[in-house]
Amino acid sequence: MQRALAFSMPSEERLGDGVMLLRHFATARQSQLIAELDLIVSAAPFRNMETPGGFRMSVAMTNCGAAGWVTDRRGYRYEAHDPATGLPWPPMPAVFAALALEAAARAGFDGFTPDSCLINRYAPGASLSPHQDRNERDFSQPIVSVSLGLPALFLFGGPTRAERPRRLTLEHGDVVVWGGPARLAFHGVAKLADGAHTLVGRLRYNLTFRKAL
Ligand code: MD6
Ligand code: FE
Repeated sequence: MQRALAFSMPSEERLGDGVMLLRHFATARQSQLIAELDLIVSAAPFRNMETPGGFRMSVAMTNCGAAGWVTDRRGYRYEAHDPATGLPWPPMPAVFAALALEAAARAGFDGFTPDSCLINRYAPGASLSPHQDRNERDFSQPIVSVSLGLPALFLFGGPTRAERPRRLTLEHGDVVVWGGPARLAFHGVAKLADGAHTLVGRLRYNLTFRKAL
C-alpha cells in the first residue's frame, strides 16, 4: 500500500507579468521556519504598531534582518533597531534567507539577498488594508511573501487603486513572489476567518522578504 504524502505537492502558477505563486513551496521547511520564528519573537516581540494617521494596526508585527519595517506617528520607514527594545533586529536565519533566494529564483529573479524580513501575525478578524510596498530603495528587487498557518484571502490589485483586485486564498506553505512590472501593485489581506491550523493554531503568519537598503 502507498503511504500518504506528508505534504501536498508543490506547484507553480504564473499569475501575471512579474508575479508567481509557489504553492506549498515552504511546507517542507515548516518546522525550521516556526522554530526560528519563535526565537525571533522571544527577542523582538510582536507589537501592534501605530499608523502615521494614528490608527493601531490589527496585524501584529516584528522583523529580522539588518533593516526592519516600522510605522509610528512619524511615518513608515526601515530602522536598524527595534524601537521597542533599542536593540538591533534579530539576524535573518539562514533557513529564511535560503527560502527567499530559492523562491525568487523560481520566479526568475536570480541572486535575491533580502536584508529585511517583516513578520506579520494575524489573529481572527485582523486585516491589512490595500497598500503598495514602496519604502524600499530599489524597486528592481522583488518581494517574497511566505504564508504560514490559517488561510487568508489575499487581494491583489494593479498599479492604482482603481483596478479590481484578484482574490487569492493563500494557505500554509504558499509563497508569492512579485517584482518587475508588478512590484508596485496594490495589495491587501481580508479579515482573517477563524479556524485552527494543526501546527500554528488560530493564527496566520506572513513573512515578507525585501531588499530594503
Ligand atoms: C500578508 N503581505 O500577506 C501581507 N506585500 O500578510 C504583504 O503586504 C505583501 O504578501 C508585498 C508583497 C507580498 C506581500
Ligand atoms: Fe505589502
